[in-house]
Amino acid sequence: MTYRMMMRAAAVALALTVSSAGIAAAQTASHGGHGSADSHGSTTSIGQPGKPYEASRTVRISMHENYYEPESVSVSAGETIRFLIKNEGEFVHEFAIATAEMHKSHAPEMMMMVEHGVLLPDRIDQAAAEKMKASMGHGMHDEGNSVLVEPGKSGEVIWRFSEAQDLQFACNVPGHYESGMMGDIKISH
Ligand SMILES: [Cu+2]
Repeated sequence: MTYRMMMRAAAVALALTVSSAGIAAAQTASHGGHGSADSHGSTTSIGQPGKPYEASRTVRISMHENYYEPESVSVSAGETIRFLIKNEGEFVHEFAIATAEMHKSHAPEMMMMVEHGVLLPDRIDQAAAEKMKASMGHGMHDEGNSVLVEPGKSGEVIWRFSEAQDLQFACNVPGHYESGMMGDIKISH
């Protein structure tokens, strides 16, 4: 185990300990701001969901506590990539493609999933997810730029990148992004 991995493992333990305090803080912060949580902003500036036959290659990513392997991916503007994501960890992790700001604005939604018992540390409660969807009148994670993966399972995101810019792939499970679960996507012309 490298020093870096040990630091990350320590950060995971810390994140789990402080998560309830974090939820309370997020509730306060998001009060009256449900409208802003709903408007994710368009995903077209960062690209759009791609079709399997458009993908020029498959990039394999493995998830751990709390990091990805590899931690950086280079793509070309206009390229469609099929990301095949395997969760090798013991907790649920997310793979989401966005700008740093978009990841930040996605955090309250993930916190809400924890509050509604949808997102549990080691699994996703589908029944609770259906109930939450019904009460909110709309789905979650329906923009195609992210996937939540349970331990031992695999997920897929097929994404067509637009212009040259710096994006991130990140996990917005509460506490994970903060403890370093993110990687860089470099898009060049
Ligand atoms: Cu994670």
